[in-house]
Amino acid sequence: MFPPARKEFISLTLPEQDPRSYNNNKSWRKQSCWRKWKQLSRLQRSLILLLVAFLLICGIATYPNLSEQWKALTETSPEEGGRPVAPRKAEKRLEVERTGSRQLGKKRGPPSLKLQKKENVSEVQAGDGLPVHSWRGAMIEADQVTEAPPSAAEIEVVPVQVPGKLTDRQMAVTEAFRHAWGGYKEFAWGHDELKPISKSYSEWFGLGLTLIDALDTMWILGLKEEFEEARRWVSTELSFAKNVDVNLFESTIRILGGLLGTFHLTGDSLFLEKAKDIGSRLMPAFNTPSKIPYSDVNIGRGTAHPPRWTSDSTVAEVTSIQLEFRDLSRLTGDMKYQMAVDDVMKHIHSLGGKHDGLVPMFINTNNGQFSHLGVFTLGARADSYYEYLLKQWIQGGKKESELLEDYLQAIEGVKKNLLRKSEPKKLTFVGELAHNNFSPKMDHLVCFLPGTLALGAHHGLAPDHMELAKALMETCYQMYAQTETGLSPEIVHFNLFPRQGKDVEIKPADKHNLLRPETVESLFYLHRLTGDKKYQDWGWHIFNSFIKYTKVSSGGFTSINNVDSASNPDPRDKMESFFLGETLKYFFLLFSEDFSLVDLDRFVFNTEAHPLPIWPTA
Ligand code: DMJ
Repeated sequence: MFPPARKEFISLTLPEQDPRSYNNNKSWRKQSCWRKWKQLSRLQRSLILLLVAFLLICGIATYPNLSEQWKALTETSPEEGGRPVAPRKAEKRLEVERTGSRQLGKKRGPPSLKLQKKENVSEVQAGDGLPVHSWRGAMIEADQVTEAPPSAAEIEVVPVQVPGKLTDRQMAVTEAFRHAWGGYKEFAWGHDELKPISKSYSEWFGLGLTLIDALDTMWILGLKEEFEEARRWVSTELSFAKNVDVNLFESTIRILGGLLGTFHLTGDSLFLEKAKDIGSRLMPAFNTPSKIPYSDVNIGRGTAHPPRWTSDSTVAEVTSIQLEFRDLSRLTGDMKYQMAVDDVMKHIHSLGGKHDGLVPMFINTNNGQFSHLGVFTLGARADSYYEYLLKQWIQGGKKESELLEDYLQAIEGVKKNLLRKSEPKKLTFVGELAHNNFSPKMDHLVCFLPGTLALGAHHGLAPDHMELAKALMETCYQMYAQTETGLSPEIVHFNLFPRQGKDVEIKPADKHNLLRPETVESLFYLHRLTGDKKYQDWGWHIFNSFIKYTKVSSGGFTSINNVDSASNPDPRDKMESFFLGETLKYFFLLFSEDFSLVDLDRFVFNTEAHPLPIWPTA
């Protein structure tokens, strides 16, 4: 038998207090505390002292992190994206975002940030010359922009379209744009995105995302009045001096790219000034141990940080900001923008972990190495890496051979590892590779590839790139044509087995359509560069499906949940900014008979369809 275990108790006797004899004067409180302290045993006192010391040490050690995180917590919204995400939950969410299978109302992309009403937004002036600590402790120098006025030769002014000269299909696009803009103007003016069903809006960065993304589209479509009204908002309301976290990639391609593109088309210096402002505010993102930028920047405070659950950035995101920052350097004469983004490309050029030129989806901002190795896709998180290799090479006058080398190697890698034909129709598609296992899964996002391949062939690359472009274009069109609504789902799986089902399978979680542009974008390139009118006809079918199933009568267009139900496509109540920035712009250009309208020998489109000039060769 064991003797009963000896138990130690700590007893604390609190004298019962008569409420009538309540005495709270200072000397009584002192005496009473001291008396209680003296009543404690030595063990009790030591334990309390130890506990206090421990708490003090913890407090000192964690203060900077806690205070930053507290700030972040109080500054973000109670919406899904605004909450801190536990690592495992975050990983799960990454996967959901990657596969695109979101629930209704859940946001894509980085954590969303819902700003309070304007008067509650705290405005912080950056650039006061003082260094600031970032979330991860990196010291950030407040930016000093060296400004140089652009020379007239650097501005490619594109005349506004004359309505009388438009084709019927272009007029239909103009009408659709007006309808989308009408909804935005009425229910979401100055906010990020329209929610057309609930006749309200949603915020991501709180910077008028749709309005900025749509500026150059309005110019190209010839919508002068709408353009002038939006310009007034940019001139009087748009301020980047806001204590707000933005995603580096999204704000570069949509805001910086949108402002630069509009400046190049109009020659209006307002847009260049705004572009310089946002560009310089995004620079702290590059202040990392590896120079691979963090995903998020607080544009008011001049601080940058990775997502809360990882120190990784997405490969597509850090390699698809180059066209914009290089253009900004060329316009300002300040090379710091170009140097920062060129460093990223040089680093990735010489990095191990690629597979026949294909890159993994993540890169670590501390050590600069690829992470989550072994998974290769041309879809989400890697897509625009490939697009920007070619487009930077074109932008720079086809001189930067490392970019071309990487692009050509990657296309060979696609052919060798990711290309297959479906059954029974033998559609050529681009699948994915996960640890040497092939998956016949293709994101709609991959449909940028036919256009990029055709553009490369136009700029002198091998003719078989054009052949592949045509084959993939047919596949992307079939992703629309084979559904009940005539609209593509976010993701398809191709059938590899003869005499077994249809070519295209759609999983229940992938049935949504977000009004994405990639297929229309590629149709525009294919038509422009081959002259084959079938691409215009395919585009016209797709356009009519958008009108039929996504137009909201009170204004705007909505993404839908189910492309395979013509009777109930199930609206998601969101009009993404890229519908105006890209989808409608590419429709308009696709239906144009004027091939000099945004000439592909003078301009290169960024990944958000904003045209930037190709640098003139000496
Ligand atoms: C846009 O923001 C850009 O086209 C980006 O490259 C991919 N995602 C959306 C459109 O689908």
